[in-house]
Amino acid sequence: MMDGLLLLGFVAAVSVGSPVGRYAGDKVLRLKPENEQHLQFIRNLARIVKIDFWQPHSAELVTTNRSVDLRVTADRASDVQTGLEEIGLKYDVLIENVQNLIEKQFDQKETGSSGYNYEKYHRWDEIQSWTANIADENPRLISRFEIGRSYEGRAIYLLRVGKRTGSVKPTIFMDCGIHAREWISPAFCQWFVKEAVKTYGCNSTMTTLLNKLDFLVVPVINVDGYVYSWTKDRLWRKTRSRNPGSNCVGTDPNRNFDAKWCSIGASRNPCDETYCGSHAESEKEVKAVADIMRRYYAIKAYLTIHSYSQMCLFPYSYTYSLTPNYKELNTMAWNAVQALSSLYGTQYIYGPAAITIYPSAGGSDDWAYDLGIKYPFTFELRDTGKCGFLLPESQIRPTCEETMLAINYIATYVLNNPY
Ligand code: 0X9
Ligand code: ZN
Ligand code: ZN
Repeated sequence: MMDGLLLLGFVAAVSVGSPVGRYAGDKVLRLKPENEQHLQFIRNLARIVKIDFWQPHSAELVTTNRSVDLRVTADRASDVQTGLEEIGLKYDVLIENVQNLIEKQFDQKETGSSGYNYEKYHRWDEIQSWTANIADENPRLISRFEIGRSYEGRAIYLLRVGKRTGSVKPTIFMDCGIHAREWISPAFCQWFVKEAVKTYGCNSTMTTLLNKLDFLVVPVINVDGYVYSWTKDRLWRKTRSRNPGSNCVGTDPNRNFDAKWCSIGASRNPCDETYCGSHAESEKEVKAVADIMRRYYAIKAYLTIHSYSQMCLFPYSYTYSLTPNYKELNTMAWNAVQALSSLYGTQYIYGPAAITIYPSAGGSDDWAYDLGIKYPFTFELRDTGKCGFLLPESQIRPTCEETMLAINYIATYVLNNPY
């Protein structure tokens, strides 16, 4: 009876039309399924309505006692809520009106000549000029490289940050902006580079790190998706590559790495948010990063920055099996989240991703680990869902400052534990 009732009336509610107001009245709900009937209801929702799982659980991975965040379009919201109430599926409304939250972030005024504002989200063209400027202004510490082009032809930049010594140093690779809508991620990469150049020579930890290590930082991997999230759809996740035979665009870059590609927690359907692509490394952006990492043999740690949910994750995601160095990774993650929470008390959970968030193949962290990089971590930054991807700019500073502590801990560990 419950299956039938309101679902029958639903047709695919794919939002089309202008970016302006696209999400007007949309709500984000956190569902707390407690029994099989609840799970069935969610699976049906996923099938019949085009709902947007905010953390991309595949519908089949939905289990009891684990909450599910999803966006429902304005026209369906009250039906869905009525349905939930009818079957006793408990939920919270995380966001009352997605569009209102989006608009707050678009109405930004540039600060002009007073310098780059690290407490704002920036458009790609600004970030691009920033990469050039910060490298020009700090030639002793930073060099900029173009490591490839995106599907739509934009340059993908890599900043090498570290004191030049004339020899190869142990290196930490860090990327941001794999997923377009996770704006706090590129903001963090920029913050990190800014802190490095600002504190080198004053702060002893940073000075030691930059003297003895190199950081390779890709501020935005998925540049096309990032641009699209500014211009057309704030909640875009994937790349923007076309899929032959389908009207749906894009591949999930974090399902496109060559790590048990598309075997679990990824979709073969180009219309899904976790589409794994036509083959591993089909995405130019993924290929560009993978090529650099294959070539650059001194990489000792791999850090990839996402949002949201406040987690520090490590391999594996493609299997529930633990890595041989599980104990060491777990201790590192514990220490990293301790360091992070020491500033403002922000609580992170940590653990192998398959158990801690969900199983999924084709992720960059698993791929890096299997390449021989012993210390790969995925950070899911703030928050835990109150604003989700739409984290207000007022939280950029605290988020970046606390995250710096975790990254510095890991970098120091890498320095002290050579391999
Ligand atoms: O699903 C993802 O790609 C990441 N979560 S997100 O909400 N930012 O999309 C988690 C990645 C964990 N690692 C792997 N799945 N390999
Ligand atoms: Zn800007
Ligand atoms: Zn992500």
